Amino acid sequence: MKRPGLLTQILVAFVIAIVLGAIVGPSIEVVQPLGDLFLRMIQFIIVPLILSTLVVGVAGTGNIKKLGRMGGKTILYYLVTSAIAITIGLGIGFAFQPGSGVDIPTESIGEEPVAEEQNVIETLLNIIPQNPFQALVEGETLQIIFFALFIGIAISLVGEKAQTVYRFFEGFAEVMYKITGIVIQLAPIGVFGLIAPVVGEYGIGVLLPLLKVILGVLVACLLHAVITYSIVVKSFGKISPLVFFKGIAPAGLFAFSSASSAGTLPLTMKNSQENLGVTQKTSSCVLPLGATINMDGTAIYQGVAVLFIAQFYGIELSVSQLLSVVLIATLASIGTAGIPGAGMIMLTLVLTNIGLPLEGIALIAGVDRILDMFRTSINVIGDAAGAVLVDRTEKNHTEDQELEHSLNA
Ligand code: DAS
Repeated sequence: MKRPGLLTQILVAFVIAIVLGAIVGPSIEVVQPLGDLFLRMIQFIIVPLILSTLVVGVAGTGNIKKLGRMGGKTILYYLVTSAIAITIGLGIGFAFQPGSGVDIPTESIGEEPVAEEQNVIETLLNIIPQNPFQALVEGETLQIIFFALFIGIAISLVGEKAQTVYRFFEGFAEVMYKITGIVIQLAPIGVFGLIAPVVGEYGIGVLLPLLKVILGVLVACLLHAVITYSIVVKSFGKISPLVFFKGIAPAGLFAFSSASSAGTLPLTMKNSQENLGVTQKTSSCVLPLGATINMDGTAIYQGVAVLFIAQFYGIELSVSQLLSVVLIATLASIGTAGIPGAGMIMLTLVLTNIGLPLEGIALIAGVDRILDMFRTSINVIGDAAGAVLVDRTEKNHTEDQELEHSLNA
């Protein structure tokens, strides 16, 4: 009997986790180490995977002009879709009015998390590693991307004399892809160990007062995925939305389970290459960048959360404040790390800039893990849509018939 595909395995693990979590309750947390094990296996491969594949992807392009064009398209796509996402989030926040008439005892409000003030210039300067090897050791993703970009560009510029270096990274990337393939087989176990404790911990009682926020973020995420990404992959990616969503589903589900874009990156790259026909070259250039700075789901969450907090405290936001939210939430989503809970930390910057009370974050902190699952899935699916757009418009892609054949296999 043919072994079920990875998506089926993950879906089955997902359902079992929800059923067992709901039946057993908080003591299901004993399975948490299974989730932590898988996350550590993913974290163990991320740095060498990003470094090796990005160097090969950039050097393999061999054409600085083409690289510049790909980079420009990627950044423009990220900014436009993030701005659309935050606008959808604000629209849903007005439509659902999640903060109106909500009764949450204020004494239950704990300490709100506060992001350290980081201005945009400081954030941009921080991308340049003072010591690239320290960046590798500390897993500073943006600095590793900067380091790999320059190595790849320099290999292209040096030419023949750097071929040994290129060949080393090419072999290293193949090794990392092989290790990634092995680690990814553990995804169903990881999903089970991550989801069951969350379901066990969050009884329905905690969710009821905040159901409108949860539904608001969910509906906004679905709208953004179905409208924006369908248009992107159909108009620019020349593939049907159904093929796209089916192809990226394993990564989307794992992103939902892990609430970590960075942790899902190896699977996002694997799905994009094997199911969406994106070449290794494009995926290794676009996806590590996307996992770090492209966060449409987080932008949506900022929009809904800002309105929830304003409505809860009965504060009317002016048009200029709303426009500031769009700008700041777009920039904040760029600065958000691809790790669990990062979006909630960044929300403090948005609230501070428009003068809303920071205590409001504590109102939704209790269900942030659930909101994070939705927003991280969209972050990852949005990264893949960007990779498809860049790949197709750069005509790097796998021939369509090969793609259709592989997807129908
Ligand atoms: N969990 C983050 C991610 O991995 C998103 C967020 O916290 O907003 O993308």
